[in-house]
Amino acid sequence: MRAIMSYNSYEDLTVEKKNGYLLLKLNRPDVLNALSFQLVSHIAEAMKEADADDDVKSVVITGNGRAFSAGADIRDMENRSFISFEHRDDFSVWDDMLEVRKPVIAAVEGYALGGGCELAMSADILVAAEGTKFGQPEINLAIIPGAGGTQRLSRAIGRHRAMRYILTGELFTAAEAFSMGLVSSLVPPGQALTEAIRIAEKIAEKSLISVLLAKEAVNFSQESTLTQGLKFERQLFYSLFSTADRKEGMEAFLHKRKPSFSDS
Ligand code: DAK
Repeated sequence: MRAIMSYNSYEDLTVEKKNGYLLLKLNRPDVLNALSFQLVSHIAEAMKEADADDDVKSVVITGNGRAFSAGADIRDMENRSFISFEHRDDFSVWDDMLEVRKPVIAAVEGYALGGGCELAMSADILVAAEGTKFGQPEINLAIIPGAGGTQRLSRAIGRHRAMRYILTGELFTAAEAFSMGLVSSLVPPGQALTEAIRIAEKIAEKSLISVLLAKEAVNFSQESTLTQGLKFERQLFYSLFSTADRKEGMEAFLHKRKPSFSDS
């Protein structure tokens, strides 16, 4: 890996490298940060760069204005057809955006709907402010969620509750999302980004390799049986005994000092 000194910044996405994390802000406030294909490809590019950047341990993603995101840009989709999607596979850029090895922390205020809800749910840590509205209203457009909504929402809140929201298009609040286990931290209005940054700064103090493997192990739990997951976790745990940081972490503890990790 290498340190990336300067990231591309875009009109529809501000990208700021902070101390130990990358801050992405969706910047289409006039359309409630609707996720155009262009915006999604910019997010994907920034995420890819963050993955390759030695100095970055997590990505914080948030929205500018009164929404995190109201979903995929309906204007972008209006004139598409099955054939044009199948032929050009435009949506594959969503897969690029959602495949990141480093932890992603979503700071959500206002609305997280449709693809915006899916982007928030794909994050590893989801911080939401009270009053935020979540939902998968695609059914109102005579489509269904396409970026994991049917799968991630069911896993997070259970099949019957997910079915209710997906079939009716009804929205639910951040407080409901928190009580159903979808949201990691519920904070007062206006505080989502502050809390997400607090978490990113904590992660920045850790050894990168253990951060990456912890994310991989937790995500594996969503795809495996318990026995497979326990075996996988054990292998990752053992592999960490090959790092200098593991030695440093234990030595520092025993000598009652703060560890100084080198990400090696
Ligand atoms: N797309 C385009 N423009 C949008 C938008 C969207 N999703 N959401 C809002 N806007 C625009 C509005 O058109 C309006 O623009 P102007 O009229 O001012 O030009 C502006 O943002 C402000 O919106 P409103 O005037 O509607 O504001 P309100 O406060 O009255 O209402 C709202 C806020 C969030 C309740 C409302 O805007 C709304 O219902 N928005 C649409 C929400 C929605 O239906 N979202 C789902 C979209 S479908 C896939 C990946 C992803 C997806 C599918 C497949 N693959 C990988 C295969 C995702 C699909 C979707 O997300």
